[in-house]
Amino acid sequence: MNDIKVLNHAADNIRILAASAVEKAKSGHPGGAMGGADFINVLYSEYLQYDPKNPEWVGRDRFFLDPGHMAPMLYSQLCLIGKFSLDELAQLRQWGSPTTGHPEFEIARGIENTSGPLGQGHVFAIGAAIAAKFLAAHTGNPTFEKETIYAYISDGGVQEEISQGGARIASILGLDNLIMFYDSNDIQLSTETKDVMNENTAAKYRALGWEVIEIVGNDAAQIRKALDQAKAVKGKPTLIIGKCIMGKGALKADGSSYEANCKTHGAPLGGDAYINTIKNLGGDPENPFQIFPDVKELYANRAKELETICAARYAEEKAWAAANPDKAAQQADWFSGKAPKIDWSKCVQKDNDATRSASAACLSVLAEQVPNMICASADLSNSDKTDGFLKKTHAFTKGDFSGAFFQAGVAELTMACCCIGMALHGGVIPACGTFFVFSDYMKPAVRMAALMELPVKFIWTHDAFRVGEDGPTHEPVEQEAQIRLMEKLHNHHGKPSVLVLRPADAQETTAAWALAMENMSTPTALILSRQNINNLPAGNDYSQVAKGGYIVAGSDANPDVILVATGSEVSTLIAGAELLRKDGKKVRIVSVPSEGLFREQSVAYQQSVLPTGVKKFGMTAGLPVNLIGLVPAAEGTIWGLESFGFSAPYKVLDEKLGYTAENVYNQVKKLF
Ligand SMILES: Cc1ncc(C[n+]2csc(CCOP(=O)(O)OP(=O)(O)O)c2C)c(N)n1
Ligand SMILES: [Mg+2]
Repeated sequence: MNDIKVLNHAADNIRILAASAVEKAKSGHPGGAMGGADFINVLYSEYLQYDPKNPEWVGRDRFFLDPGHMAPMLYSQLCLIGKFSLDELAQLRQWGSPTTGHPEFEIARGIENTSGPLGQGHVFAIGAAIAAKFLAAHTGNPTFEKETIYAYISDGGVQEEISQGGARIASILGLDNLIMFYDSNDIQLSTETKDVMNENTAAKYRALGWEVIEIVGNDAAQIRKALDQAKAVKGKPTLIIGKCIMGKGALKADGSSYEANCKTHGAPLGGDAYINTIKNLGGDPENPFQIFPDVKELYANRAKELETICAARYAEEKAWAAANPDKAAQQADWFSGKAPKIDWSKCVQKDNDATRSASAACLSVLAEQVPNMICASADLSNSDKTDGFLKKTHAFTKGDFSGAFFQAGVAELTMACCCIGMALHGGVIPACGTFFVFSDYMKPAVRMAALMELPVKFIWTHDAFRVGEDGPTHEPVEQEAQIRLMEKLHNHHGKPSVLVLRPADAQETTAAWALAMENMSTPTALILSRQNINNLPAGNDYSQVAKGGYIVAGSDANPDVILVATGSEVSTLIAGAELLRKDGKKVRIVSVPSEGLFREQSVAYQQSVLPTGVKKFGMTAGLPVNLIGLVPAAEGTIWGLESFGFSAPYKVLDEKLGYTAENVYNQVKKLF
């Protein structure tokens, strides 16, 4: 057992490094990092099981930092275990530096995840804990039973509403592989915590079914005891509430205490305060980026312990693999990040079906053919038709993760963050469904999935005002424009940050799901109709969906006008085209399930589908801006919805709002 004095010295070392990195950057958050140093140090020096030589080891413990602003604490800790150099730490927040302000994830460097947006991070951890339970049940590999997910949360994360959803899920699913440390330091960005929060957090989590342990968060012995207790808990998650001192060890310029002060939340200690603090912690203000010899020894010893621990774990994994070669090969495949092979010929679509039902047919195939897929719904599985998947499996319950369906309850953001956490964990392919209008509840998570390039599949049904009977609250209008902005926003690999697909009929839905499953490098959004849609004309070449936009079968050569739409409006255009043809007009119909994908094609191809100079008419059930890139104002007009929807049966709304063949005819005639 390590000497408490050495542990305290190591925590001071972390405080010195974190405060110095922020000081050098002239920006960042020293206070929280200094307060949390004792916990992270005990965790890394005595508990966290990982292989320093094999960061990708699938059975490793994982540490998720919800308050990403405390990254200097994590980087400093990772310096102690050799994942970052002291020089790199000294480059905190600089252009091109690996020590970014809020790191997302970089497993090779030991960063499983930190969340910039408070609250999401600890729910990513909950998702990872679900993935570990799933893998334990579905592979039988004993290593996943041993894996522990550690989450670190702060006042901000507890205050964020998502913590309610996360706590509920972790409890109902009995996630005893999850240990969360709450850095309760009574201070936040602009106020003391007591000014905005009077809940009894311990009682709240106990009421939610968690094991709760309350300790002094800067006491290494208490931290150790709490972690031992937490590791022994069965059947429920554990919260360790640590009363921590913000800016522990900090002194002001005049030498008085600078602890528990809001000002240390988000600014360098500054000038003499910095110098006094570093001296107080036993560091050298002239040369602060150092690791003390006894701290080096502490972590060298831990590295040796980890060698022994990993050797035993690898031996256990090897024995399992030898006894279960097929399962072992399958597990390797699941963690390879490669897209699964799917025989789509098994997917039988009904004619003229709603695309949400067509999606159910696809999900049914996926449930049978992709054994590491997890599908979730926010209490809408029979409406969003994720029940196509559910019918082939069963939902997770406490102690039983042999199924593959995650009933998330009515908590769209929680569900999305859990799915992101599953993807971060690796080994599983998560998908989640709800109504499109409630994508609004999920945007912050979609953005994080996009930034981190995680292949989560978002299934959004009831895609337009045609859910009219429920009234305007349930009718998406501006949502497609919002999500299509994510197609325009490129990720750091130059790709549209989200693949967005709105298929035009049942067969396009199969093609869209195929693209979603092949896409392992960004999230995918599938936008699907509630109502039935007529099949596109016979002979349509659905392989062209992969080009994002294409000419629908039955189009005329040398068209007088090109009609453009996505989703169900394509069939309205087809009906309108019949009327125009009676007038002698030659008409081309173009379906654009994904403008982002279309723009990835060669300019020649784009021009062959939508040649400049030919009159165009676009129709969208969302805002006209959806089609603005495809139908330039100089070449035509766009029929869209420019107000909230109305309460009425959808066929009435189609008539009232102009989504009819007659209106297509009338609007196109105006172009001539
Ligand atoms: C969703 C979200 N809202 C706001 C912020 C901005 N922010 C960063 S830290 C912080 C205060 C957090 O206080 P606490 O979690 O107690 O951290 P500490 O001050 O103890 O370091 C705020 C509001 C954020 N990062 N995420
Ligand atoms: Mg705080």
